[in-house]
Amino acid sequence: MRAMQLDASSDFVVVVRPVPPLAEQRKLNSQHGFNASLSQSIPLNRDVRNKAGAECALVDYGDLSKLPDTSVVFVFCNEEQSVLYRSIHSVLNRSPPQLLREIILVDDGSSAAHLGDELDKYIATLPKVKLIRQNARTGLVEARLAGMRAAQAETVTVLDSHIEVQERWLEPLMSRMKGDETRVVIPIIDGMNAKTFKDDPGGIQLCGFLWSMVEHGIPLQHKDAAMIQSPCCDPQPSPVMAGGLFSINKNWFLNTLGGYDTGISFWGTENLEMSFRIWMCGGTLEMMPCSRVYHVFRTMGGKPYHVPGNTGVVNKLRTIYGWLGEKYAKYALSQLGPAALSTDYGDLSDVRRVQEKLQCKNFDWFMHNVYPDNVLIKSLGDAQYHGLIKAADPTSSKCLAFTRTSGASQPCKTKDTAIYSKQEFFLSKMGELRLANQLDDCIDFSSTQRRLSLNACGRYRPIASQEWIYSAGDQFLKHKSTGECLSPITGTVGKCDSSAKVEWDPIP
Ligand code: UD2
Ligand code: MN
Repeated sequence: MRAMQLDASSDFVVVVRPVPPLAEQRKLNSQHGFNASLSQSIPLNRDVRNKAGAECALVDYGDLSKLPDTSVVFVFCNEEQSVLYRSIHSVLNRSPPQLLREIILVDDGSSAAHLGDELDKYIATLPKVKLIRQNARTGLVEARLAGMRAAQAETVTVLDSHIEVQERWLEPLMSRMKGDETRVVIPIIDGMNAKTFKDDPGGIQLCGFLWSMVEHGIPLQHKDAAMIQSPCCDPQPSPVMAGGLFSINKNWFLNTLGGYDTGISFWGTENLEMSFRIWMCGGTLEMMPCSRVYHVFRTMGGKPYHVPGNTGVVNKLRTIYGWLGEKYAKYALSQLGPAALSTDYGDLSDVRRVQEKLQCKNFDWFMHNVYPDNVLIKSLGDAQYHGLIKAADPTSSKCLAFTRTSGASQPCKTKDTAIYSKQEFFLSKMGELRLANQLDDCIDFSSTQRRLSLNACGRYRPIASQEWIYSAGDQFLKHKSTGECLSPITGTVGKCDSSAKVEWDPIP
Protein backbone atom coordinates (compact mmCIF):
# COMPACT_ATOMS: atom_id res chain seq x y z
CA MET A 1 0.00 0.00 0.00
CA ARG A 2 1.19 3.51 -0.56
CA ALA A 3 -0.13 7.00 -0.06
CA MET A 4 -0.28 9.65 -2.72
CA GLN A 5 -1.01 13.29 -2.82
CA LEU A 6 -4.04 13.95 -4.99
CA ASP A 7 -3.86 17.56 -5.93
CA ALA A 8 -0.86 19.72 -5.31
CA SER A 9 -2.81 22.95 -5.71
CA SER A 10 -5.89 22.38 -3.52
CA ASP A 11 -6.59 20.60 -0.25
CA PHE A 12 -4.26 17.77 0.57
CA VAL A 13 -6.09 14.51 -0.04
CA VAL A 14 -4.58 11.12 0.54
CA VAL A 15 -5.57 8.31 -1.77
CA VAL A 16 -4.56 4.84 -0.83
CA ARG A 17 -4.16 2.54 -3.77
CA PRO A 18 -2.84 -1.00 -3.81
CA VAL A 19 0.40 -1.51 -5.67
CA PRO A 20 -0.34 -4.04 -8.41
CA PRO A 21 1.18 -7.51 -7.97
CA LEU A 22 4.54 -7.97 -9.67
CA ALA A 23 3.15 -10.02 -12.55
CA GLU A 24 0.71 -7.23 -13.37
CA GLN A 25 3.44 -4.60 -13.17
CA ARG A 26 5.51 -6.59 -15.62
CA LYS A 27 2.55 -6.90 -17.93
CA LEU A 28 1.96 -3.16 -17.77
CA ASN A 29 5.59 -2.49 -18.44
CA SER A 30 5.60 -4.64 -21.53
CA GLN A 31 2.36 -3.18 -22.82
CA HIS A 32 3.26 0.45 -23.19
CA GLY A 33 4.18 -0.12 -26.81
CA PHE A 34 7.77 1.08 -26.40
CA ASN A 35 11.14 -0.63 -26.21
CA ALA A 36 11.55 0.24 -22.54
CA SER A 37 15.01 -1.18 -21.96
CA LEU A 38 16.43 0.79 -24.87
CA SER A 39 14.66 3.94 -23.71
CA GLN A 40 16.16 3.50 -20.25
CA SER A 41 19.66 3.41 -21.73
CA ILE A 42 19.22 6.73 -23.58
CA PRO A 43 20.12 9.90 -21.66
CA LEU A 44 17.16 11.95 -20.39
CA ASN A 45 18.87 15.07 -21.68
CA ARG A 46 19.73 14.40 -25.28
CA ASP A 47 19.82 16.43 -28.47
CA VAL A 48 17.37 15.53 -31.18
CA ARG A 49 17.56 16.31 -34.86
CA ASN A 50 15.79 19.54 -35.73
CA LYS A 51 13.56 18.90 -38.70
CA ALA A 52 12.41 22.49 -39.17
CA GLY A 53 13.63 23.89 -42.49
CA ALA A 54 16.51 26.36 -42.73
CA GLU A 55 14.07 29.22 -43.36
CA CYS A 56 12.54 28.67 -39.94
CA ALA A 57 15.87 29.52 -38.32
CA LEU A 58 15.63 32.97 -39.91
CA VAL A 59 12.22 33.84 -38.50
CA ASP A 60 12.43 36.62 -35.92
CA TYR A 61 9.87 36.25 -33.13
CA GLY A 62 10.82 39.60 -31.61
CA ASP A 63 11.00 40.26 -27.88
CA LEU A 64 10.03 36.93 -26.32
CA SER A 65 8.95 38.62 -23.09
CA LYS A 66 6.12 40.24 -25.07
CA LEU A 67 4.69 36.87 -26.15
CA PRO A 68 2.10 34.98 -24.08
CA ASP A 69 3.57 32.40 -21.72
CA THR A 70 2.38 28.82 -21.40
CA SER A 71 1.70 26.06 -18.90
CA VAL A 72 2.61 22.70 -20.43
CA VAL A 73 0.20 19.93 -19.42
CA PHE A 74 1.23 16.28 -19.66
CA VAL A 75 -1.41 13.71 -18.80
CA PHE A 76 -0.41 10.09 -18.43
CA CYS A 77 -1.69 6.68 -17.48
CA ASN A 78 0.97 4.04 -16.80
CA GLU A 79 3.52 5.77 -19.01
CA GLU A 80 6.96 4.21 -19.24
CA GLN A 81 9.10 6.12 -16.75
CA SER A 82 12.13 7.11 -18.83
CA VAL A 83 9.91 8.11 -21.76
CA LEU A 84 7.89 10.42 -19.51
CA TYR A 85 11.04 11.87 -17.93
CA ARG A 86 12.62 12.52 -21.31
CA SER A 87 9.45 14.34 -22.41
CA ILE A 88 9.72 16.64 -19.38
CA HIS A 89 13.44 17.24 -19.85
CA SER A 90 13.05 18.09 -23.50
CA VAL A 91 10.53 20.81 -22.65
CA LEU A 92 12.74 22.20 -19.87
CA ASN A 93 15.79 22.17 -22.13
CA ARG A 94 14.32 23.61 -25.28
CA SER A 95 11.71 26.16 -24.15
CA PRO A 96 12.71 29.79 -23.63
CA PRO A 97 12.34 30.41 -19.87
CA GLN A 98 10.21 33.53 -20.46
CA LEU A 99 7.65 31.44 -22.33
CA LEU A 100 7.50 28.41 -20.05
CA ARG A 101 5.65 29.21 -16.82
CA GLU A 102 5.38 25.65 -15.53
CA ILE A 103 4.94 22.00 -16.41
CA ILE A 104 1.88 20.32 -14.92
CA LEU A 105 1.81 16.53 -14.83
CA VAL A 106 -1.55 14.88 -14.36
CA ASP A 107 -1.55 11.26 -13.30
CA ASP A 108 -4.75 9.72 -14.64
CA GLY A 109 -5.05 6.83 -12.18
CA SER A 110 -1.81 5.03 -13.04
CA SER A 111 -1.26 1.74 -11.25
CA ALA A 112 2.39 1.28 -12.32
CA ALA A 113 4.65 1.41 -9.27
CA HIS A 114 7.33 3.53 -10.94
CA LEU A 115 4.88 6.44 -11.17
CA GLY A 116 4.26 6.55 -7.42
CA ASP A 117 6.63 7.91 -4.78
CA GLU A 118 9.58 7.66 -7.12
CA LEU A 119 7.97 10.19 -9.44
CA ASP A 120 7.15 12.54 -6.54
CA LYS A 121 10.79 12.45 -5.47
CA TYR A 122 12.13 12.89 -8.96
CA ILE A 123 10.10 15.92 -9.90
CA ALA A 124 10.94 17.57 -6.59
CA THR A 125 14.46 17.92 -8.06
CA LEU A 126 13.21 19.70 -11.20
CA PRO A 127 12.34 23.37 -11.64
CA LYS A 128 8.80 24.41 -12.64
CA VAL A 129 7.31 20.91 -12.50
CA LYS A 130 4.10 20.14 -10.58
CA LEU A 131 2.08 16.97 -10.21
CA ILE A 132 -1.66 16.47 -9.86
CA ARG A 133 -3.04 13.05 -9.11
CA GLN A 134 -6.57 12.23 -10.24
CA ASN A 135 -8.58 10.40 -7.62
CA ALA A 136 -9.42 7.65 -10.09
CA ARG A 137 -8.82 7.16 -13.78
CA THR A 138 -11.26 9.14 -15.94
CA GLY A 139 -9.47 9.34 -19.24
CA LEU A 140 -7.53 12.06 -20.92
CA VAL A 141 -10.31 14.69 -21.16
CA GLU A 142 -10.92 15.07 -17.42
CA ALA A 143 -7.21 14.72 -16.72
CA ARG A 144 -6.31 17.49 -19.16
CA LEU A 145 -9.07 19.71 -17.76
CA ALA A 146 -7.67 19.24 -14.25
CA GLY A 147 -4.25 20.32 -15.51
CA MET A 148 -5.68 23.25 -17.43
CA ARG A 149 -7.69 24.54 -14.47
CA ALA A 150 -4.56 24.53 -12.35
CA ALA A 151 -2.53 26.34 -15.04
CA GLN A 152 -1.25 29.80 -14.20
CA ALA A 153 -0.07 30.99 -17.61
CA GLU A 154 -2.14 32.78 -20.24
CA THR A 155 -2.00 29.80 -22.57
CA VAL A 156 -2.02 26.06 -22.05
CA THR A 157 0.04 23.67 -24.15
CA VAL A 158 -1.10 20.07 -24.06
CA LEU A 159 1.43 17.37 -24.95
CA ASP A 160 1.32 13.56 -24.93
CA SER A 161 3.65 12.09 -22.34
CA HIS A 162 5.97 10.40 -24.87
CA ILE A 163 7.33 13.28 -26.90
CA GLU A 164 10.55 15.22 -27.43
CA VAL A 165 10.26 18.83 -28.53
CA GLN A 166 12.68 20.24 -31.10
CA GLU A 167 14.70 23.46 -30.96
CA ARG A 168 12.49 26.61 -31.20
CA TRP A 169 9.28 24.59 -30.95
CA LEU A 170 7.43 27.02 -28.68
CA GLU A 171 8.22 30.40 -30.24
CA PRO A 172 6.08 29.95 -33.39
CA LEU A 173 3.11 28.77 -31.31
CA MET A 174 3.20 31.65 -28.83
CA SER A 175 3.94 34.20 -31.50
CA ARG A 176 0.84 33.22 -33.46
CA MET A 177 -1.36 33.33 -30.36
CA LYS A 178 -0.29 36.80 -29.32
CA GLY A 179 -3.17 39.27 -29.24
CA ASP A 180 -5.85 36.85 -30.40
CA GLU A 181 -7.39 34.50 -27.87
CA THR A 182 -9.33 32.59 -30.53
CA ARG A 183 -6.25 31.17 -32.25
CA VAL A 184 -5.52 27.55 -31.49
CA VAL A 185 -2.20 26.28 -32.83
CA ILE A 186 -0.56 22.91 -33.38
CA PRO A 187 3.00 21.85 -34.20
CA ILE A 188 4.06 19.37 -36.86
CA ILE A 189 4.19 15.96 -35.17
CA ASP A 190 7.27 14.00 -36.25
CA GLY A 191 7.46 10.26 -35.79
CA MET A 192 9.86 8.83 -33.21
CA ASN A 193 10.31 5.08 -33.58
CA ALA A 194 9.05 3.04 -30.61
CA LYS A 195 11.67 0.32 -31.11
CA THR A 196 14.76 2.38 -31.83
CA PHE A 197 13.96 5.81 -30.34
CA LYS A 198 15.37 7.32 -33.51
CA ASP A 199 13.41 9.69 -35.70
CA ASP A 200 11.19 8.18 -38.36
CA PRO A 201 10.25 9.70 -41.70
CA GLY A 202 6.47 9.83 -41.01
CA GLY A 203 4.37 12.08 -38.83
CA ILE A 204 1.22 14.17 -38.76
CA GLN A 205 0.78 17.60 -40.30
CA LEU A 206 -2.64 18.82 -41.49
CA CYS A 207 -5.65 16.69 -40.65
CA GLY A 208 -9.13 16.17 -41.96
CA PHE A 209 -11.26 13.21 -40.95
CA LEU A 210 -12.78 10.07 -42.36
CA TRP A 211 -16.52 9.46 -42.02
CA SER A 212 -15.71 6.70 -39.54
CA MET A 213 -14.84 9.67 -37.29
CA VAL A 214 -11.07 9.34 -37.12
CA GLU A 215 -8.54 12.00 -38.04
CA HIS A 216 -6.81 11.58 -41.35
CA GLY A 217 -3.77 13.33 -42.83
CA ILE A 218 -4.54 15.70 -45.73
CA PRO A 219 -2.47 17.94 -48.00
CA LEU A 220 -2.81 21.72 -47.80
CA GLN A 221 -6.28 22.49 -49.16
CA HIS A 222 -6.72 24.30 -52.47
CA LYS A 223 -8.27 27.37 -50.86
CA ASP A 224 -5.20 27.73 -48.61
CA ALA A 225 -2.52 26.94 -51.16
CA ALA A 226 -3.61 30.09 -52.98
CA MET A 227 -3.37 32.24 -49.83
CA ILE A 228 -0.13 31.11 -48.27
CA GLN A 229 2.93 33.11 -49.26
CA SER A 230 5.70 31.23 -47.46
CA PRO A 231 4.88 27.53 -47.16
CA CYS A 232 8.00 27.12 -45.00
CA CYS A 233 6.76 29.21 -42.16
CA ASP A 234 3.24 30.60 -42.52
CA PRO A 235 0.37 29.19 -40.47
CA GLN A 236 -1.65 26.54 -42.31
CA PRO A 237 -5.33 26.05 -41.42
CA SER A 238 -6.15 22.49 -40.37
CA PRO A 239 -9.79 21.33 -40.25
CA VAL A 240 -9.02 18.94 -37.43
CA MET A 241 -6.14 18.26 -35.04
CA ALA A 242 -4.58 14.94 -34.10
CA GLY A 243 -5.39 15.83 -30.51
CA GLY A 244 -2.30 15.25 -28.45
CA LEU A 245 -0.33 18.42 -29.05
CA PHE A 246 -1.79 21.94 -29.15
CA SER A 247 -1.68 25.37 -27.52
CA ILE A 248 -4.84 27.26 -26.58
CA ASN A 249 -5.73 30.38 -24.61
CA LYS A 250 -6.69 29.10 -21.17
CA ASN A 251 -9.47 31.54 -20.35
CA TRP A 252 -11.05 31.42 -23.80
CA PHE A 253 -11.10 27.63 -23.86
CA LEU A 254 -12.39 27.04 -20.35
CA ASN A 255 -14.71 30.00 -19.92
CA THR A 256 -15.93 30.91 -23.39
CA LEU A 257 -15.71 27.75 -25.44
CA GLY A 258 -16.87 25.54 -22.56
CA GLY A 259 -13.73 23.38 -22.48
CA TYR A 260 -13.87 19.75 -23.57
CA ASP A 261 -17.09 17.75 -23.73
CA THR A 262 -16.71 15.89 -20.44
CA GLY A 263 -19.11 13.19 -21.63
CA ILE A 264 -16.15 11.95 -23.70
CA SER A 265 -14.25 9.53 -21.51
CA PHE A 266 -10.99 7.56 -21.53
CA TRP A 267 -9.62 7.72 -25.07
CA GLY A 268 -10.70 8.83 -28.53
CA THR A 269 -12.58 11.41 -30.66
CA GLU A 270 -12.11 14.31 -28.23
CA ASN A 271 -9.83 15.76 -30.90
CA LEU A 272 -12.61 15.91 -33.51
CA GLU A 273 -15.13 17.26 -31.00
CA MET A 274 -12.74 19.99 -29.93
CA SER A 275 -11.75 20.87 -33.51
CA PHE A 276 -15.39 21.26 -34.61
CA ARG A 277 -16.11 23.33 -31.52
CA ILE A 278 -13.16 25.64 -32.20
CA TRP A 279 -13.97 26.32 -35.85
CA MET A 280 -17.75 26.44 -35.59
CA CYS A 281 -17.83 28.67 -32.50
CA GLY A 282 -15.51 31.47 -33.57
CA GLY A 283 -11.95 30.17 -33.38
CA THR A 284 -9.31 28.97 -35.82
CA LEU A 285 -7.00 25.96 -35.78
CA GLU A 286 -3.65 26.35 -37.50
CA MET A 287 -0.57 24.23 -37.91
CA MET A 288 2.70 26.16 -37.46
CA PRO A 289 5.28 24.52 -39.75
CA CYS A 290 8.30 25.81 -37.82
CA SER A 291 7.12 24.21 -34.59
CA ARG A 292 8.02 20.52 -34.48
CA VAL A 293 7.64 17.88 -31.80
CA TYR A 294 8.58 14.20 -31.91
CA HIS A 295 5.87 11.79 -30.74
CA VAL A 296 6.54 8.10 -30.14
CA PHE A 297 3.82 6.28 -32.02
CA ARG A 298 3.16 3.08 -30.14
CA THR A 299 3.84 -0.12 -32.00
CA MET A 300 4.74 -3.04 -29.83
CA GLY A 301 2.09 -4.47 -27.55
CA GLY A 302 -0.29 -1.53 -27.77
CA LYS A 303 -1.43 0.70 -24.97
CA PRO A 304 -0.50 0.54 -21.27
CA TYR A 305 -4.12 1.10 -20.26
CA HIS A 306 -7.47 -0.49 -20.90
CA VAL A 307 -10.24 1.42 -22.66
CA PRO A 308 -13.53 0.23 -21.15
CA GLY A 309 -16.49 -1.24 -23.03
CA ASN A 310 -18.30 0.96 -25.49
CA THR A 311 -16.74 4.29 -24.49
CA GLY A 312 -15.14 4.58 -27.93
CA VAL A 313 -18.55 4.43 -29.60
CA VAL A 314 -20.11 6.80 -27.08
CA ASN A 315 -17.34 9.32 -27.78
CA LYS A 316 -18.03 9.14 -31.50
CA LEU A 317 -21.79 9.41 -31.00
CA ARG A 318 -21.43 12.50 -28.81
CA THR A 319 -19.29 14.13 -31.48
CA ILE A 320 -21.69 13.16 -34.28
CA TYR A 321 -24.93 14.18 -32.52
CA GLY A 322 -23.26 17.18 -30.93
CA TRP A 323 -21.90 18.79 -34.07
CA LEU A 324 -22.73 17.18 -37.43
CA GLY A 325 -26.43 17.95 -37.82
CA GLU A 326 -28.88 15.56 -39.47
CA LYS A 327 -27.64 15.91 -43.03
CA TYR A 328 -24.07 14.86 -42.25
CA ALA A 329 -24.68 12.71 -39.16
CA LYS A 330 -26.27 10.01 -41.26
CA TYR A 331 -23.02 9.37 -43.16
CA ALA A 332 -21.04 9.03 -39.96
CA LEU A 333 -23.69 7.00 -38.12
CA SER A 334 -24.04 4.53 -40.96
CA GLN A 335 -20.38 3.58 -40.59
CA LEU A 336 -20.65 2.71 -36.92
CA GLY A 337 -22.91 -0.29 -37.50
CA PRO A 338 -26.46 -0.94 -36.26
CA ALA A 339 -25.53 -1.51 -32.58
CA ALA A 340 -24.34 2.07 -32.29
CA LEU A 341 -27.79 3.40 -33.12
CA SER A 342 -29.22 2.08 -29.87
CA THR A 343 -26.24 3.09 -27.69
CA ASP A 344 -26.97 5.63 -24.97
CA TYR A 345 -24.61 8.56 -25.47
CA GLY A 346 -25.85 10.65 -22.56
CA ASP A 347 -26.92 14.24 -22.34
CA LEU A 348 -25.70 16.94 -24.74
CA SER A 349 -27.20 19.97 -23.02
CA ASP A 350 -23.77 21.43 -22.17
CA VAL A 351 -22.84 21.35 -25.84
CA ARG A 352 -26.18 22.89 -26.82
CA ARG A 353 -25.72 25.70 -24.31
CA VAL A 354 -22.36 26.63 -25.80
CA GLN A 355 -23.77 26.51 -29.33
CA GLU A 356 -26.64 28.77 -28.29
CA LYS A 357 -24.46 31.20 -26.32
CA LEU A 358 -21.83 31.60 -29.03
CA GLN A 359 -24.23 31.27 -31.97
CA CYS A 360 -21.99 28.59 -33.41
CA LYS A 361 -22.17 27.93 -37.13
CA ASN A 362 -23.53 24.67 -38.52
CA PHE A 363 -21.68 21.75 -40.06
CA ASP A 364 -22.63 22.70 -43.60
CA TRP A 365 -20.70 25.92 -43.03
CA PHE A 366 -17.77 23.92 -41.64
CA MET A 367 -17.71 21.61 -44.65
CA HIS A 368 -17.87 24.38 -47.24
CA ASN A 369 -15.58 26.88 -45.55
CA VAL A 370 -13.15 24.95 -43.39
CA TYR A 371 -12.93 21.58 -45.12
CA PRO A 372 -14.04 22.07 -48.74
CA ASP A 373 -11.56 19.44 -49.98
CA ASN A 374 -13.42 16.66 -48.16
CA VAL A 375 -15.00 13.93 -50.26
CA LEU A 376 -18.63 15.00 -49.87
CA ILE A 377 -18.00 18.52 -51.10
CA LYS A 378 -15.13 18.05 -53.51
CA SER A 379 -15.76 14.65 -55.13
CA LEU A 380 -19.45 14.17 -54.55
CA GLY A 381 -20.77 17.73 -54.40
CA ASP A 382 -21.40 17.54 -58.13
CA ALA A 383 -22.07 13.80 -58.37
CA GLN A 384 -23.80 12.62 -61.56
CA TYR A 385 -26.10 10.34 -59.59
CA HIS A 386 -26.94 9.79 -55.94
CA GLY A 387 -29.48 7.23 -54.80
CA LEU A 388 -30.55 3.61 -55.03
CA ILE A 389 -29.41 1.49 -57.98
CA LYS A 390 -32.62 -0.32 -58.94
CA ALA A 391 -33.33 -3.02 -61.51
CA ALA A 392 -35.04 -1.29 -64.43
CA ASP A 393 -37.29 -4.33 -64.96
CA PRO A 394 -40.63 -3.26 -63.41
CA THR A 395 -41.39 -6.81 -62.26
CA SER A 396 -38.27 -6.86 -60.11
CA SER A 397 -37.90 -4.92 -56.86
CA LYS A 398 -34.19 -5.66 -56.51
CA CYS A 399 -31.51 -3.11 -55.66
CA LEU A 400 -27.76 -3.27 -55.67
CA ALA A 401 -26.29 -3.49 -52.17
CA PHE A 402 -22.73 -3.67 -51.00
CA THR A 403 -21.85 -5.84 -48.05
CA ARG A 404 -18.54 -5.49 -46.26
CA THR A 405 -16.76 -7.68 -48.79
CA SER A 406 -18.77 -7.78 -51.99
CA GLY A 407 -21.75 -6.75 -54.09
CA ALA A 408 -25.21 -8.23 -53.46
CA SER A 409 -28.77 -8.12 -54.69
CA GLN A 410 -31.42 -7.21 -52.12
CA PRO A 411 -35.06 -6.13 -52.05
CA CYS A 412 -35.02 -2.33 -52.34
CA LYS A 413 -35.23 -0.40 -49.10
CA THR A 414 -36.92 2.93 -48.49
CA LYS A 415 -34.68 5.94 -49.11
CA ASP A 416 -34.28 6.76 -45.42
CA THR A 417 -33.08 3.27 -44.56
CA ALA A 418 -31.04 2.74 -47.74
CA ILE A 419 -27.85 4.02 -46.13
CA TYR A 420 -28.01 1.55 -43.25
CA SER A 421 -28.77 -1.35 -45.58
CA LYS A 422 -25.90 -0.29 -47.81
CA GLN A 423 -28.00 0.54 -50.84
CA GLU A 424 -27.20 4.24 -51.16
CA PHE A 425 -24.59 5.04 -53.83
CA PHE A 426 -22.92 8.01 -55.47
CA LEU A 427 -21.54 8.09 -59.01
CA SER A 428 -19.06 10.96 -58.98
CA LYS A 429 -18.39 13.27 -61.89
CA MET A 430 -15.09 11.46 -62.41
CA GLY A 431 -16.88 8.10 -62.57
CA GLU A 432 -16.10 6.72 -59.12
CA LEU A 433 -18.82 4.61 -57.59
CA ARG A 434 -18.99 5.14 -53.83
CA LEU A 435 -21.15 3.57 -51.15
CA ALA A 436 -22.64 6.27 -48.88
CA ASN A 437 -22.01 3.92 -46.00
CA GLN A 438 -18.27 3.90 -46.64
CA LEU A 439 -17.67 7.19 -48.42
CA ASP A 440 -13.92 7.19 -48.19
CA ASP A 441 -13.49 4.09 -50.38
CA CYS A 442 -14.33 3.29 -54.01
CA ILE A 443 -16.03 0.28 -55.55
CA ASP A 444 -13.49 -1.70 -57.46
CA PHE A 445 -13.92 -4.58 -59.90
CA SER A 446 -11.01 -6.90 -60.45
CA SER A 447 -11.48 -8.50 -63.86
CA THR A 448 -8.97 -11.26 -63.15
CA GLN A 449 -10.47 -12.27 -59.82
CA ARG A 450 -13.99 -11.42 -61.07
CA ARG A 451 -14.61 -9.79 -57.72
CA LEU A 452 -16.15 -6.54 -56.50
CA SER A 453 -14.55 -4.93 -53.45
CA LEU A 454 -14.15 -1.62 -51.65
CA ASN A 455 -10.65 -0.19 -51.99
CA ALA A 456 -8.83 3.09 -51.46
CA CYS A 457 -9.73 5.56 -54.21
CA GLY A 458 -7.20 7.17 -56.54
CA ARG A 459 -5.65 10.27 -55.04
CA TYR A 460 -6.11 12.63 -57.97
CA ARG A 461 -8.09 10.65 -60.55
CA PRO A 462 -9.94 7.34 -60.52
CA ILE A 463 -7.95 4.09 -60.65
CA ALA A 464 -8.81 2.18 -63.88
CA SER A 465 -10.49 -0.71 -62.06
CA GLN A 466 -12.68 1.83 -60.21
CA GLU A 467 -14.14 3.71 -63.19
CA TRP A 468 -17.83 3.36 -64.01
CA ILE A 469 -20.11 4.90 -66.64
CA TYR A 470 -23.88 5.13 -66.48
CA SER A 471 -25.85 5.90 -69.59
CA ALA A 472 -29.49 6.88 -69.14
CA GLY A 473 -30.05 5.90 -72.79
CA ASP A 474 -29.29 2.17 -72.59
CA GLN A 475 -29.61 2.10 -68.76
CA PHE A 476 -26.36 0.20 -68.28
CA LEU A 477 -23.96 0.83 -65.41
CA LYS A 478 -20.72 -0.19 -67.08
CA HIS A 479 -17.30 -0.95 -65.71
CA LYS A 480 -15.25 1.24 -68.02
CA SER A 481 -12.14 -0.88 -68.58
CA THR A 482 -13.94 -4.21 -69.17
CA GLY A 483 -17.18 -2.90 -70.71
CA GLU A 484 -19.15 -5.31 -68.51
CA CYS A 485 -22.25 -4.34 -66.54
CA LEU A 486 -23.07 -4.14 -62.83
CA SER A 487 -26.45 -5.77 -62.25
CA PRO A 488 -28.76 -5.19 -59.27
CA ILE A 489 -30.34 -8.59 -59.99
CA THR A 490 -27.13 -10.59 -59.63
CA GLY A 491 -25.16 -8.17 -57.45
CA THR A 492 -22.14 -8.84 -59.68
CA VAL A 493 -20.47 -7.67 -62.87
CA GLY A 494 -21.35 -9.60 -66.04
CA LYS A 495 -23.03 -9.48 -69.42
CA CYS A 496 -24.82 -6.33 -70.49
CA ASP A 497 -28.23 -7.87 -71.22
CA SER A 498 -31.72 -6.69 -70.38
CA SER A 499 -31.50 -8.09 -66.86
CA ALA A 500 -28.57 -5.74 -66.14
CA LYS A 501 -30.52 -2.59 -66.94
CA VAL A 502 -30.45 -0.10 -64.09
CA GLU A 503 -32.42 2.90 -62.94
CA TRP A 504 -31.16 5.41 -60.39
CA ASP A 505 -33.77 6.27 -57.76
CA PRO A 506 -32.44 9.62 -56.58
CA ILE A 507 -31.91 10.68 -52.97
CA PRO A 508 -31.84 14.48 -52.77
C1 UD2 B 1 -4.05 10.33 -30.32
C2 UD2 B 1 -3.49 11.60 -29.72
C3 UD2 B 1 -3.90 11.65 -28.28
C4 UD2 B 1 -5.41 11.68 -28.17
C5 UD2 B 1 -5.97 10.49 -28.91
C6 UD2 B 1 -7.46 10.49 -29.03
C7 UD2 B 1 -1.54 12.51 -30.87
C8 UD2 B 1 -0.12 12.30 -31.19
N1 UD2 B 1 -2.06 11.64 -29.95
O1 UD2 B 1 -3.69 9.07 -29.77
O2 UD2 B 1 -3.39 12.77 -27.62
O3 UD2 B 1 -5.93 12.90 -28.67
O4 UD2 B 1 -5.50 10.41 -30.21
O5 UD2 B 1 -8.09 10.38 -27.81
O6 UD2 B 1 -2.14 13.42 -31.37
N2 UD2 B 1 -4.06 8.98 -21.39
C9 UD2 B 1 -4.58 9.20 -20.13
N3 UD2 B 1 -5.70 8.50 -19.75
C10 UD2 B 1 -6.32 7.60 -20.58
C11 UD2 B 1 -5.79 7.42 -21.88
C12 UD2 B 1 -4.66 8.13 -22.25
O7 UD2 B 1 -4.05 10.00 -19.36
O8 UD2 B 1 -7.32 7.02 -20.18
C13 UD2 B 1 -2.87 9.75 -21.80
C14 UD2 B 1 -1.71 8.95 -22.33
O9 UD2 B 1 -0.83 8.57 -21.31
C15 UD2 B 1 -1.08 9.92 -23.33
C16 UD2 B 1 -2.28 10.71 -23.83
O10 UD2 B 1 -3.31 10.56 -22.89
O11 UD2 B 1 -0.18 10.79 -22.71
C17 UD2 B 1 -2.75 10.22 -25.20
O12 UD2 B 1 -2.86 8.82 -25.24
P1 UD2 B 1 -2.06 7.95 -26.30
O13 UD2 B 1 -0.70 8.45 -26.45
O14 UD2 B 1 -2.22 6.52 -25.94
O15 UD2 B 1 -2.91 8.26 -27.59
P2 UD2 B 1 -2.43 8.28 -29.14
O16 UD2 B 1 -1.16 9.01 -29.28
O17 UD2 B 1 -2.51 6.90 -29.63
MN1 MN C 1 0.43 9.37 -27.93
